[in-house]
Amino acid sequence: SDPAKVPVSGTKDGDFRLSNATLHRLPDQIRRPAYDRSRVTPGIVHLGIGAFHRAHQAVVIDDLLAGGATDWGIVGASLRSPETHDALAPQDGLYTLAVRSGAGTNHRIVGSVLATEVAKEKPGQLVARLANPATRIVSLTVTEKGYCHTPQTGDLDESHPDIVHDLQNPGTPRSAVGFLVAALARRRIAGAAPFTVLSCDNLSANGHTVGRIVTQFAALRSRNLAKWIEAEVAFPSTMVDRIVPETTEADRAAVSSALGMTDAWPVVTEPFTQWIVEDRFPAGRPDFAAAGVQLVSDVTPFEHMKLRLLNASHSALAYLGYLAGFETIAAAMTDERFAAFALQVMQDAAPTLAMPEGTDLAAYSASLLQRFSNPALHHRTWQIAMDGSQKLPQRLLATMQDRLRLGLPIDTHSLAVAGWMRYVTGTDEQGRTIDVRDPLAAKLKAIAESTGPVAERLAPALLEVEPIFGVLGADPRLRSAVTGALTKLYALGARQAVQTFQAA
Ligand code: CS2
Repeated sequence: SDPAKVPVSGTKDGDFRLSNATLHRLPDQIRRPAYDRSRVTPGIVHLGIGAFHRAHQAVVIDDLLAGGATDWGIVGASLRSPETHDALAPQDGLYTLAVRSGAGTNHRIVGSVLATEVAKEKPGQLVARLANPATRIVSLTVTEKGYCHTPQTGDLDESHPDIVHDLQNPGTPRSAVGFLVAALARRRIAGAAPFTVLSCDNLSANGHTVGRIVTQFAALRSRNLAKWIEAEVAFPSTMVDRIVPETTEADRAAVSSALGMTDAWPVVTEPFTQWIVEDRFPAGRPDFAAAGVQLVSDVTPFEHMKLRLLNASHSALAYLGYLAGFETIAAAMTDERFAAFALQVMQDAAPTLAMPEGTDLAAYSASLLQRFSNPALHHRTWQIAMDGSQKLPQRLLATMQDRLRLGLPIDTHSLAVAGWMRYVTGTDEQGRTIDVRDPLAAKLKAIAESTGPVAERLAPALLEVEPIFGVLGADPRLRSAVTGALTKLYALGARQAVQTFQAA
């Protein structure tokens, strides 16, 4: 039988499957790896090989491999779920990048992911791979909650079940932090140089934050290990940007039909992509700049700009848009009041930023509004609404804190936070259940049940959730603004609340 004809659920018998052996069967116009994949060796291990990584960093590396940097291939690990590995292993790691806009779709096959593995199935194997000196960069997209930290403070959450487990079982960890430290400990004992840790998640000062968490975890194992990590390991911060909605069955079908063969897990994204990286790679790095990556000495201003303009307005649209019945961001953006509200979130963040000279925040905001309106991306408000407890601090609350410090009003952001509060009660404006996904979902729901849907009780009770709000939750100015916004939201509903907000 033909090994290229790997069966995959939902495909017809006799269909071809994307793989090294079938690349030559693709339609001519579809771009494919312009290099000999069999000569590429891994230099990067990526933790959290989801859609975002495959639409962003892996595409940059694909460009660099085509340019001859053949020792920088990627091995991608999922921490828990076997799904990505199951989809990509029969495809030799190949997958399609479908770039969508109003003008149509562009398909490209990406070849930079050489192999995938599932950490949970073979934790020892992943530790060994990370400990191997050929691995010079370990990058991460494990989402905010994957860092096992307290979002408000950025410190390791020592009571997190995975952290408790990893301290007891250092050789067979579960958490990203546990894997990094297990491998770094081995390198230290072997007298080998460490890898560079490259966080590509939407945390503020992501490099600094992961460095602190890793060091705090290591200190619980050994003081000397923690000292070595502090002295030897580089944690450059990065700002990553590309909108990558979850791949749907319809996307799989559309891509497979364009390919004339099955791709079990393509990724769908927008034309825009940006990656700004702090240039600190003592273990070496590929020539990122050759693929359009911006290398800077301090990424913090850009990270804050992105979190407080893009991600903040994204979350605002997600909560209020969901409550108003919009399934996607693009749908919410067709309502000019929601578009105006998103812009207001961005404009209110501007005075809290200290950008390098020449940065045009108005132009940046305008480009964000345009990207949010991309009619070809089906980016669900529900998807972005996920994990709000991990996202609010760096997206919304940091701006509110700074605005209070500057003596500026916080009404815009208070309405966004009120949207989150109503969302996490788990009941929408029509009384239907919301499938709230959040590590704190149960706790938040219990609070909502104890207060009932009464803004004057619900808002102050939620503001007391320390890991999200910290001391800011006790600030009377914030309490009154958020309570007022939630009162309005319950009285008017999201659509009207956003509208009267504009009128005011
Ligand atoms: C989104 C981000 O899901 C979310 O929370 O706000 O994933 C956003 O699409 C990316 O950060 C864009 O770069």
